[in-house]
Amino acid sequence: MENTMFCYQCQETAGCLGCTKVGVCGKKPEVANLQDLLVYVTKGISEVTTALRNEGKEVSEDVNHLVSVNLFTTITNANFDYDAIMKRVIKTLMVKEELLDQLSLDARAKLSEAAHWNGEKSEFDAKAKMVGVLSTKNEDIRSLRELITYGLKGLAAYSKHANALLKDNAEIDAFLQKALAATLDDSLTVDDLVALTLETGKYGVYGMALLDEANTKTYGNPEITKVNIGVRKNPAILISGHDLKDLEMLLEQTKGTGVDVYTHSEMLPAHYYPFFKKYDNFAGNYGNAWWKQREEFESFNGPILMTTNCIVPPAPSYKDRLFTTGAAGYPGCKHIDGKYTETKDFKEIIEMAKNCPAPTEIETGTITGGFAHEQVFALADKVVDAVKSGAIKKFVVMAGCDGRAKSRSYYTDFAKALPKDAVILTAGCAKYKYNKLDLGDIAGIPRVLDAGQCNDSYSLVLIALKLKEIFGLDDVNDLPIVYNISWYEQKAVIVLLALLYLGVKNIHLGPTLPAFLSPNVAKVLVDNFGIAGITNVEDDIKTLIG
Ligand code: FSO
Ligand code: SF4
Repeated sequence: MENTMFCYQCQETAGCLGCTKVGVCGKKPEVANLQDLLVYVTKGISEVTTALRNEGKEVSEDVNHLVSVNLFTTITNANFDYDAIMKRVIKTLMVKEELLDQLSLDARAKLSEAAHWNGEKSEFDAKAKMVGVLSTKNEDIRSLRELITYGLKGLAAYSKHANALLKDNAEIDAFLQKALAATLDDSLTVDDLVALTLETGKYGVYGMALLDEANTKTYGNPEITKVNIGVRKNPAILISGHDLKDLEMLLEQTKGTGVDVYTHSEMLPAHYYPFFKKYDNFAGNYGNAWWKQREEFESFNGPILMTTNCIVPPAPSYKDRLFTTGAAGYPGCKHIDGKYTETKDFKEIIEMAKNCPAPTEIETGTITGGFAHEQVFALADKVVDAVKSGAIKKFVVMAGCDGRAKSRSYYTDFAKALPKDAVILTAGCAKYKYNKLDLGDIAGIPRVLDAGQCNDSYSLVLIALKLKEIFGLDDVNDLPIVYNISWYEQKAVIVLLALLYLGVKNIHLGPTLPAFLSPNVAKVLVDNFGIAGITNVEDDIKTLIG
C-alpha cells in the first residue's frame, strides 16, 4: 500500500524504520506532509537569505526568527495544528517573495526550485507529497541531509529560546540558513555533507552557549535546589516545555492571585535559577517526563500551558484545559500568541485555574538539582579530591530524553546497577528514569547531578573541559567520563553533534540507533567516533565501567 506520509525523525518511529500511515506520536498524515512542505519552503527562504548575505545585504532578525520558529514547529511533538502550520507556510512564501526582490537577477537565476516555488494554497497538499524526505533518492545523501536538518531543528529550538530573552547571534542564524540551503544542493558529495554535519555540531555548541548566556544573564546561575514534588491546597497552573521567558511572564501574572504554578517535565530546572525563587506561588514540580502526561494532566485538575514540545495528543477529559504558546500547537486547544518583545496575556488561563480544584497529590518528597557549570565549579575541590582519593571512579553522562518505549527501563536498571563509586551527570528529561531512585551521595556529592534541561548538556561539556584542565589532560577522552545517552527527538541530535564536534568518542546511544542513519553513514560514525548502541545492562556496565 502506498505511504500516506513519511517521517523517521524521532526514536519512536514505527518499526524503527519510519511512520508511513500515521505518526506513533499521533501526527496525522496531512500534518506530517504539511510539515514537510514547511521544511521545504524554509529551506527555500534560507537559500535566498544566504544569497543575499553573499551579496553583502543584511537579513533582518525577523526573518531569522521566522526560520527558527518554522523549524521548531516541525520538531517531534511540538505542533499538531494543520492550520497553524499552513499559516507559517503562507507567511514564509510571502516574506521570501519580498526577499527575492532584493536579490540581483544573476543570483536569482542560480537559485534552486525551492527558492522559487510559490504555489497557491490549493497546491500545497500535492506539492507537500513531492518534497518530503524520500524525494532524495540516494540513501546516504538522504541520511546526511536529514541528520543535518534534524540537528538544525534542535539548533533552531535553542536559538528561539535565546531570542525570546532578546539574545540574537547573527552568525548562528547565517550558518543555520546556509546549512539548510546546502541540503538542497545536489552538487554536494557524501564527504561534503559529513563535513557539514560536524560544522553543524560546532554551531550546536555556539547555540547552547548562546542560550546558556541568555538564561544565566537573565535568571542567574543555577544553584543546588531541593524541589518539592508534592502539592499544596491552592488551585494551580502547570507549565511544561522549555521556555523560561513564558514561565517568568506566567509567574508575574499569577502573583497574588491565589493560583500556584507548578513545573512539569523539562520545566523542572527552572526551580534551580535564583530569579524564580522570589515567587511564593512557585510551588514545585508535578509529575514526570512528557510521555506520562495523559494521566498526570488529568489528575493535575487545573490548566496546563505547553510552551514547547513534548505534547501527547490530549484526552478529552483535559483537552479544554490545555493551552499552547510559541512554536507549540494542538488543534482545538487555545494558542496564546505574543511576539518576543511583548508580554503574553495569560489571563484566560489564570481565570480558568481559579475555578479548578487543587492538584491531586501523586507523589511526595523532594528532588535535588541545579548542578550546572558554575555550581559544579564551586564544588570543584570536593569533586577533584573525591576523584583523587578514588571515592569517585567514574562519571557517567546519562543525558538526553525519556520516552514511552518499554525498553527504556534499561536506563533505570543501568543507573541502579552502577557501582556506588560512579556519579551520573544528567540533563534533559532522561533524568526522570533515575532522579527519584535515591542513589545516595559520595562525600556529600549526590550520585545524580542534574545540570538542567537538554540544552544544559552544554554545562556537562564545560564540566568535562574543566576537569580536563584541572587534571592537565590533553584529550577529553582521557577523563574518567563515559557516555550512555538516550535520545528521542531532534534537540538530542544537535546535542550529539555538538559532542562529536568537541571530539567526544565512544558515545553509547539508545534505546535504538536513529532510523535516519543509513548503514554507510552509521559506519562513518562508528569508525570515526566509536558511536555504539546499547545492549543489556550487565554487558554495558562491563563495557563502560569495566
Ligand atoms: Fe525531553 Fe521532549 Fe528536552 Fe526533548 S521533553 S524530549 S530532547 O522535547 O527537548 O528533553
Ligand atoms: Fe513518527 Fe516520530 Fe515522525 Fe512522529 S515525529 S511521525 S513518531 S517519526
